[in-house]
Amino acid sequence: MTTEDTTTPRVNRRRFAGSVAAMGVVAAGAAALAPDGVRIVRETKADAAAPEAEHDHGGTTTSAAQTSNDMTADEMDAMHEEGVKAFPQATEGKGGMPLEYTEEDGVKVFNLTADAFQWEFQAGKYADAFGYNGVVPGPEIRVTEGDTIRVHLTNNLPESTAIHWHGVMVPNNMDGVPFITQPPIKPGETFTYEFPIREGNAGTHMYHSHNNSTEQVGKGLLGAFIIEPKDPSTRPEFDVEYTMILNDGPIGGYSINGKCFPATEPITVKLGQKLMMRFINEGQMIHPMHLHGMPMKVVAEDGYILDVPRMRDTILVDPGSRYEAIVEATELGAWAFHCHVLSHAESRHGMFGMVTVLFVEE
Ligand SMILES: [Cu+2]
Repeated sequence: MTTEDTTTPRVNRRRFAGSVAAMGVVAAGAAALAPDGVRIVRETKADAAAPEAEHDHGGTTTSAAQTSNDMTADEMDAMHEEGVKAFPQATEGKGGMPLEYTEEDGVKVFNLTADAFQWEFQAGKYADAFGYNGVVPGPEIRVTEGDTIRVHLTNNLPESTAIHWHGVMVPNNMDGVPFITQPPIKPGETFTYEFPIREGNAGTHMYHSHNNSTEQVGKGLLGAFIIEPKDPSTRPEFDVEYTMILNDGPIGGYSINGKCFPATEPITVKLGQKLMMRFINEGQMIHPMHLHGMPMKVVAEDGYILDVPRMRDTILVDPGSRYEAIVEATELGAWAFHCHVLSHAESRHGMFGMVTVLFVEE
């Protein structure tokens, strides 16, 4: 954040966004002044294929930008400022919205398609994605203990797929692992999953491909699967919630909910609210998520309520795991919220990847 933002006691998102437009002109000029050897180019599709290819943020040691030390302090600051002032950058497509269902004889029926498409992970930057219903992450499936659900999955991909319900206790033949519990779902086929949601299974879970999964999950075949408790008193109370799905594959490298800073989504809460954060790691690396300004109380791991909650300012979200943590929004302002493997979040070009901002407003 800029000095102005961090020292203003009542940062208001409109004011923060308002300064973005003013800075855009300066930032564009600064970029044009960058010396030779510093690549300020749009990523090609091939470049976007892996985190290692993030040269325009200097994400890793292979980057042309990082081996070039000829930027002045002012030039570095201008690039940093440009990124921050561009936040939140508008992009096409938003994943993770609730999936609608119909009811048939007391069963909640959901429809999913697995598709290949282009996904805009930052303004003007696209990746070859695989995803459910055309978005990354896939739509959120939200059910309640005691429900019975049916999910029709139609495979529009050029390769086979299957869905594993990660963390959800299902009958063996619904577990979604080709050749272990079911045949692969071939291109053009539809497979129907059906299972009851058991009591005691409430919490934050996920669904994802279990076929060619390094590629298929990396490209976006993943989503949140939230089980509400039948008895709400069995879970901690909160006012608002936000699900943060982390990934580190072909979708722009290090991403939050399918987008990379500055195109990540801000989280906005009112002063005094209790924010439930649901962290999900669908990637292959550990991502210690660090919130500035306020601690987080970890209340559940992999959906299961902890006997003793843990206070943390950094939650190590490991691959496959989910954490539920409550933030009491006691501090006004714009608070950085980012992965603390720093090469996933900030370089000599400023912030990128797994970074967002928690706005606490009056
Ligand atoms: Cu990380």
